[in-house]
Order: sequence, then C-alpha cells, then structure tokens
Amino acid sequence: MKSRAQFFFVILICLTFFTACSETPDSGADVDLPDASSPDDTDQQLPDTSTINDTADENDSAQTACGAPCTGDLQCDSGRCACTPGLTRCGDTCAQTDGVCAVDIANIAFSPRELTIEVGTSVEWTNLDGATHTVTSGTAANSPGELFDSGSLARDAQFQRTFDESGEFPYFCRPHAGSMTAKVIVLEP
Ligand SMILES: [Cu+2]
Repeated sequence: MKSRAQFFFVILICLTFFTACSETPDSGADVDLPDASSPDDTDQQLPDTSTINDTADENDSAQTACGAPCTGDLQCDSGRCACTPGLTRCGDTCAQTDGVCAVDIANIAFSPRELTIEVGTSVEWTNLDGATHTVTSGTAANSPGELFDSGSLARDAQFQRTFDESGEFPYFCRPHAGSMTAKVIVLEP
C-alpha cells in the first residue's frame, strides 16, 4: 500500500511537472506573440516618427515664412512675427498695455536701448535717475530734436510720443550725448 501510494504520488508529481513543462512551451508561444506584436509596435512607432517629422516640417515652414524663428511672445502669422490681435508689441513682449510701451531711463542709460514696436504704438519714457535727462530724436550730430524732444526730465518725469510712421528712430540724451543713445524701430502692422 505504501509503495502504491508513493507510485501515485510520483505520478502526481510527474503530471504536475508535465503540465508545468507543457505550459512552458505555451508561455513560450505567448512570448512569441509579443515578439510578433512588437514589429507591429515598431510599425506604429514609424508613423509616430513621421508625425514628429511633419510637425518639424510645419515648424520649419513657419520659421521660413517669417525668415527666422519668432522670439519671446511673438508668433509667426502671415509671414511676420506678431502679437495676437489686441495685445501691444513692445520688443518681443506682447502685453495688454493699451498701445503704450515703456522705456526706463536708469543708471544713465535707456532700457531697452532698442525697442521694436508697430505703427500706432506710443512709447513712454520715465526718468528713474536723480540726474536730469532728455529724450531727443536723431543724434547730437544729425538733426537733433527735429522729430521730438522731451526737454529736461527730472526724476520721475515722463515723456510720451506716438509713432505713426514705420522706420528707425534713433534718439539720445542731450546732457549725455556721448553714451546715452538708443532707437525705436517701428514696423508696419
Ligand atoms: Cu542723460
């Protein structure tokens, strides 16, 4: 009886092993299935890659349309870098400023020293220095003050001018003509 029980036990063990072994090829087949599906994954990744290329192409064409990548808040629209309608362009910043861009006069310098705006935008200078400054169009040597001249600006004094024509408008400070020069670049909207 005891040996028969052992025999059945061995049979049971063998059946268990056989089942386990016969499952192993099955699981091997299961492993093959993911292998077979992994080429599908690769196939799926290829369209993904081409999608990325398409996006890159769109970016490239957008950048080509504007000549160069638009900086800051600006976005390429109809071949030019611009702000979304309703926002004022002050350099590469777009803000709700009601058409006025600020230039600080501080530490005996204009900041920003070069400001790009669109036709119809106003520029407002504020003197943050203790020293007196001026905002004078042109250069000391070329038509000083012909277009605009703030006169002497004490601390906290402001001067505003609206630019209704496109072009480059250099300006300077009369007391510091040697170092305080700057310009406003006005673009067609
Ligand atoms: Cu000055």
